[in-house]
Amino acid sequence: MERKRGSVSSETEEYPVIWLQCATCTGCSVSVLNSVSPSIKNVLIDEVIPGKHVDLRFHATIMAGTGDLVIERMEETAHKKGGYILVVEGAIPRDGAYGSIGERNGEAVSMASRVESLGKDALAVIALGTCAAFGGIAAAEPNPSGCGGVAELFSSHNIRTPLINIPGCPPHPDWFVGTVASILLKGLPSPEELDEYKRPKAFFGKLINENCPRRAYFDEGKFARKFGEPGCLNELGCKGPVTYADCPLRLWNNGVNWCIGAGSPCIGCVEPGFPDLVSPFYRKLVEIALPTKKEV
Ligand code: FSX
Ligand code: SF4
Repeated sequence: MERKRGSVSSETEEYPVIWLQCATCTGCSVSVLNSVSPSIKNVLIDEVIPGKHVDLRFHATIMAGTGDLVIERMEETAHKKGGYILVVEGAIPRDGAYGSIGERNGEAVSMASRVESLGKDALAVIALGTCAAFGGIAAAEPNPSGCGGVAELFSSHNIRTPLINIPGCPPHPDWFVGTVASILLKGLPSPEELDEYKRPKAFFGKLINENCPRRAYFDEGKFARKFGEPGCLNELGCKGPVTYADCPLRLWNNGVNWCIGAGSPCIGCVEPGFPDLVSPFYRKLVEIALPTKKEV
C-alpha cells in the first residue's frame, strides 16, 4: 500500500537530516522555523522538490521524543555512511565540560565528539549560523569554553566531508531552505558556487553596500550623524561596505524590512570574526582595522 505523509509517497527519495544544536541561542532554528515560502511545515511534511523529501530525524527543539530513544534514532540514522545530511547550529566548545548531546554507556558525549563522529560520515555538513560557521558570538573574547566553528574542528581532525557555511546571526530562512532545495535538485554545490569562506555565492556574493537603498547618499557623502536621520549610516558604524549578503534585495520577515531599512547600521553578522572584529557596532568603519575590509 502506498504510504502517505503530507504529499510524500513511497516513491519519494528520502534525505535524512540530523540537526545538532551546540553552543547556540537557538535563534538560527527560530529563524528557519519562520520560513514563509515554503513554510517549515511544507519543508518537513511535503516534498520540497518533486520526488525528494527532507526527513528531519533529530532536532532537539522540535522533536517530540527525548532521552535515549532519540539518541538511538540519531545513531541509527548515522549508521549509513554518506546516507544523511548533518546540520550544525551553534559553535562547538572544545572543552566537553561546556556542552554535551546525550550519553553513551552512561557518560555524556561532548558536542565536539558528536560533530566529529557524525560529521565525518555525513554526505555533507551545513554549518548554519555564524556561530557554527566561524565561532560567532559563542567564540567572542574571552571565549572560556574554546568555542569555534565546524571548519575549525574539521581541519583539526582532518575531516574532509563537504561543508557549506550559511552564516548570519541569525541566518535568513531562505538561505537555508534555498541551499537545501538546491542540494536536492542538483546535488552538492561545486567549489565555484561557494566563496572563500564556503558560503553559497547565490546568497553571499555581493556586498550589502552595492545594493543598499542609501547608496546614493554614500556616493554623495551625505551621512546621518544621529540615528533616525536620512543619509548613509557609515558614520554610525555601518559594516555594509565589508559585508557580503543579499539582505537589501531579499529583506527579512517575509519582505517587511531589514536592518538598514529600519535605520540600524549593518553589523556584519555574516562575516568571519563577528562580533569581535566588527565591534563596537556603532563605530565608524575606517576606525576599525578589519582584515576583510575592502577599499570603498
Ligand atoms: Fe549563533 Fe545560532 Fe546567532 Fe543565535 O544557532 S548565529 S547566536 S542567532 O542561534 O548560533
Ligand atoms: Fe548603505 Fe551602510 Fe553602505 Fe551607507 S555604508 S550605503 S548605509 S550599506
